[in-house]
Amino acid sequence: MQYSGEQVMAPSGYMYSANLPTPEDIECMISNNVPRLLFIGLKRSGKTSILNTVCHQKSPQGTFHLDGSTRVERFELLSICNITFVDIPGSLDLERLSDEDAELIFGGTVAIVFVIDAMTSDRLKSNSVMKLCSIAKKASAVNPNINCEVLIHKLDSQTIQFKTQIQRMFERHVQDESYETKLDVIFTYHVTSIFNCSIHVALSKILQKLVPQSSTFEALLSNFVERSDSIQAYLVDLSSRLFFAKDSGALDPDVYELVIHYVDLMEDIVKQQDLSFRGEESATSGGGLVELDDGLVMVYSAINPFVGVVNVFRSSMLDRLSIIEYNIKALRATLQETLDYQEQQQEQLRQRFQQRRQLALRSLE
Ligand SMILES: Nc1nc2c(ncn2[C@@H]2O[C@H](COP(=O)(O)OP(=O)(O)O)[C@@H](O)[C@H]2O)c(=O)[nH]1
Ligand SMILES: [Mg+2]
Repeated sequence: MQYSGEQVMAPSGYMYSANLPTPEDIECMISNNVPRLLFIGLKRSGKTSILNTVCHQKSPQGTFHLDGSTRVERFELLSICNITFVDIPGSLDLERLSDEDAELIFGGTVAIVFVIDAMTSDRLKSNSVMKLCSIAKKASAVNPNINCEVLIHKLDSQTIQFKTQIQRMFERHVQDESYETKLDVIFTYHVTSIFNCSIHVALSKILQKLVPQSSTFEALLSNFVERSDSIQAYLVDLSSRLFFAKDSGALDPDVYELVIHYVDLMEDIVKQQDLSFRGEESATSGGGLVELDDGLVMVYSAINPFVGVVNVFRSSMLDRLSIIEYNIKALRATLQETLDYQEQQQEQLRQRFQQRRQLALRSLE
């Protein structure tokens, strides 16, 4: 099954070190009924760094000297909706998987998160595009609904014009390659960097596509923002700082960057003082409030041990804080009801599955 280290000329003409995944690698890439984000891309494109900064809260600078990984690794995000992140080393050859293995890996609720180093040489950029298209072809053959997300990565502090230009260039290359290889898949592009919140924005958008409750949460937050005369509200996962939902208004990256720092700060306070303020009754005592320089106020409110709501409003609204507090309490109660309902539904599904399994086993006896 394995062709370790062998140099192979792919059909499209690019060279790579072929190395099929071992059964342990495949085991690590699959999971039962939990949405999965499969991080794929050439070596040194930035996959492990992304997971280290988002899932393990490492500093971006701490990723400079990461050892190249050779085996698949996974991280389980345990939250209101569990998500599996899978780091697949660039040396593994997924294009030549058997159909059964491809179905195991790419079947179910899955997104391919293909990471491209946008600052590398033209040759590696073009290898990336070819690898992206051949993996998308393999995956879409077994799962036509698979989400193909492309991270145009390592664009740290360049101008918006430059980033747009690079994104268009990759879109054109992928289009040309898709045409040549008769590939019919829709790709979504995200410009990202681990040095700012763009990686959190991209991964939040990707996981929202996989979590069916996101639209319900979004409707609840939009209603809350409208009634409280707020600017923005986020339902944030407390360990990764990714957001499961945001109100329907446009996202302001500067505000979201502050939201991330604020959640970091609140979590540090909890750790240092060993305060268990999550899930308490009052909106501000179950979290905190901070007034920023530019006339904005942020209220953090814990919903349960996994998620909190961060609400941003103008400081002119501070004299109406009681209305905001009241609305936050109502929002917390509704979110909790939605989560309890979701839990019940999953339990019923589990029970039905167990009953069917027992019936099937009995009929075999
Ligand atoms: N400038 C910059 N460097 C990055 C970024 N993300 C990752 N890197 C660097 O890219 C190198 C390779 O990253 P790594 O995560 O090991 O790549 P992998 O082989 O795809 O897992 C490391 O030195 C990282 O510090 C980014 O957003 N910007
Ligand atoms: Mg790696």
